[in-house]
Amino acid sequence: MAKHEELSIPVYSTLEPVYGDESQLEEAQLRFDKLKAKFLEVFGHQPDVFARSPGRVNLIGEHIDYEGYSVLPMAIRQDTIVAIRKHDAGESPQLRIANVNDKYTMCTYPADPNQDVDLKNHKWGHYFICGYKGYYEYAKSKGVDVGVPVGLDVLVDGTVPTGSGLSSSAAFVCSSTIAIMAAFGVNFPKKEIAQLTCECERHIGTQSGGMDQAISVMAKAGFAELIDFNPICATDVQLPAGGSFVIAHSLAESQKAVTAATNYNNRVVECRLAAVVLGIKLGMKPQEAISKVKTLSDVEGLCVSFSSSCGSLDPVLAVKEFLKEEPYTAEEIEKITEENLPSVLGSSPTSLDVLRAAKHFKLFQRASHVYSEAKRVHDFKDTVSSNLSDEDKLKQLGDLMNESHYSCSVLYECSCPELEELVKICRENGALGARLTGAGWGGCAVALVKENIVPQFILNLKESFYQSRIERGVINKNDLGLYVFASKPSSGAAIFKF
Ligand code: NG1
Ligand code: MG
Repeated sequence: MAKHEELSIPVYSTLEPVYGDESQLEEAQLRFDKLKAKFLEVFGHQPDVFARSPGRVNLIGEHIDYEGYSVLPMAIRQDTIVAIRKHDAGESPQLRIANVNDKYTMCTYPADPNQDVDLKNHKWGHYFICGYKGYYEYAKSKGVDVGVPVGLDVLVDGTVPTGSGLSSSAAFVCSSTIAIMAAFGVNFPKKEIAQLTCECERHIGTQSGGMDQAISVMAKAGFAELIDFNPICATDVQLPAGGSFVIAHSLAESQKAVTAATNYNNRVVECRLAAVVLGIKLGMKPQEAISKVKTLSDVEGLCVSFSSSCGSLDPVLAVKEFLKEEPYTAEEIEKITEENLPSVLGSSPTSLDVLRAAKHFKLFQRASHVYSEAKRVHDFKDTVSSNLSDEDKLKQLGDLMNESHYSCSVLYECSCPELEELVKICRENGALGARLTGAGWGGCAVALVKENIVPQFILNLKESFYQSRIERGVINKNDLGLYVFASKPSSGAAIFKF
């Protein structure tokens, strides 16, 4: 397994290195031609440069990146391309962000790196501003002379379905950041870009981990990647022959930026509280736990030493011993931490939103999920590199995916009825394993399917899941290919200069 994150983003003068295979190349050429024509039409100039960054499907390791645990995603073919032109001196100091899709009307912002992202008034262009702020924050920290901010013309073309758990947001933030860098003539190591884009996407108001940006920036064609954090590091994982991953959309859209307080950020907060409470129960002083413990991985050592005293090395044992299954009230937790919850959480506005919206906190369930899911990622990786036959490997990987789904659904409660139905249909039609992928609460499922049954499998899904929805007008029959497809591991971010 090779590590390869030291390099900077590749710069290409043709499309082949990224959109190399025949069926794709023609389509990509058309896409770029349209993008150039539209850029000229909207802004009256040619773009200086293009950047693309892909979406991803997470194979295993859900909702654990922000807890410091490794995850195992692969990049998909669908991506976001950002065409950009830096204004000349004398032109308006404005950021004009347009989209090839008319559904997204042009957003304009001042060319001011210190502006706040207006979270109360969500706009699609905000994701570009995340990248814009991120670039300046990072350049400043590196001592790069950024000069006076100038205006930018930007045209965006994304093919990652939004709200689908395939990380359209990271594809957009990463391609924006890289396009801005390219327009300003700088390039940084991939590893640093992965870190900076992870941090800057948080300006959108989600307390996200770094999986999506890391895979989007560092992916390599033909490989899934094991992503470690602190520091970010990607290790190529060659998946066993004979299996294929089919991605299928549940057609429930999850608007993560809008539902953050009750869904995504709520879980981040619950994990944080679970970690602090566990730390205290395992012997830390409340003030020490509050100041030192940020994630469940911070107290794993304590959990494991407790578990080993019971003859096991499984941190879940400590969770069973020290956390109660019934949900905690705020008062119960405050009694343990000897501090009010806003102070425990450092009073960030997004955490305060969570506290306002939460009735109670399911610490036992969330911690059990995180520790068991972290172990499944390692089991997945160990299975891949074991001496088993490909057939046996695929079977084990499928089992792990099924277990992951169960944990997401029952312990983490990030599934939804549509995803449950879809996962069940995948299994009934021969998937070795199937699970929700990405944050959940809608979006896609990923199924591991033997390669030789993929076409039939997809037909069966169309029949059992999509047909009735086509009849009800939820989707158009001609768009089915956008919602269910087999995916190979694709390459990561790139810059194009023609
Ligand atoms: P989605 O919602 O699929 O983009 C989110 C987070 C990830 C990770 C997964 C759950 C962002 C940008 N991404 O992914 O970091 O936590 O949920 O595993 O918020
Ligand atoms: Mg996202």
